[in-house]
Amino acid sequence: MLYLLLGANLGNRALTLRKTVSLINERIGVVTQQSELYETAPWGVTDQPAFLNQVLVVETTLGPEAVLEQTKAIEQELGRVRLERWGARKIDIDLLYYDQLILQTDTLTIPHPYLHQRRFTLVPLAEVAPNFVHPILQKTNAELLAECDDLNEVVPFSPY
Ligand code: PH2
Ligand code: MG
Ligand code: MG
Repeated sequence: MLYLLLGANLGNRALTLRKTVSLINERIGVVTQQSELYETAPWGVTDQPAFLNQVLVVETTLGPEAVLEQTKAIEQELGRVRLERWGARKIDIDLLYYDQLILQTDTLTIPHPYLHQRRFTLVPLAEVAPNFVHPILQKTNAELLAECDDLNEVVPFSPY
């Protein structure tokens, strides 16, 4: 199974995430689980709008490099529309885990090197896969979340 993190912080964030899920279904594989949407304070560069984040579990026959090609193409397609209107990227798709694979190349690091430091990743991840074990840290997502000292706000998203 492939675990992806979606993030959007410009434009109609929820709509962008829905479009992204549908493109992932068409081009990468069957989306077998979707976390709730979470509204999350910007981590790292804090001078930007709040994100919506979501984790997907995908059953795919593509290898990790081919997945990366597809996610980049989807980002570009969705981002290009929004770039014209807003001048900033609106969607980010990150590979979190690919089964128990450990991979480090110039372009791709799996597991995602920062996933255990970020509540905006761990909260949705622990929702869909609490017992999945991080292949390097050898802890479950639920354990990583319990130990995470990131204090940035992560709340269930309600559009109303
Ligand atoms: N992504 C980043 C940087 N900061 N903060 C939140 N809350 N959510 C994100 O997805 C995110 C971020 C770089 O990709
Ligand atoms: Mg990212
Ligand atoms: Mg990215």
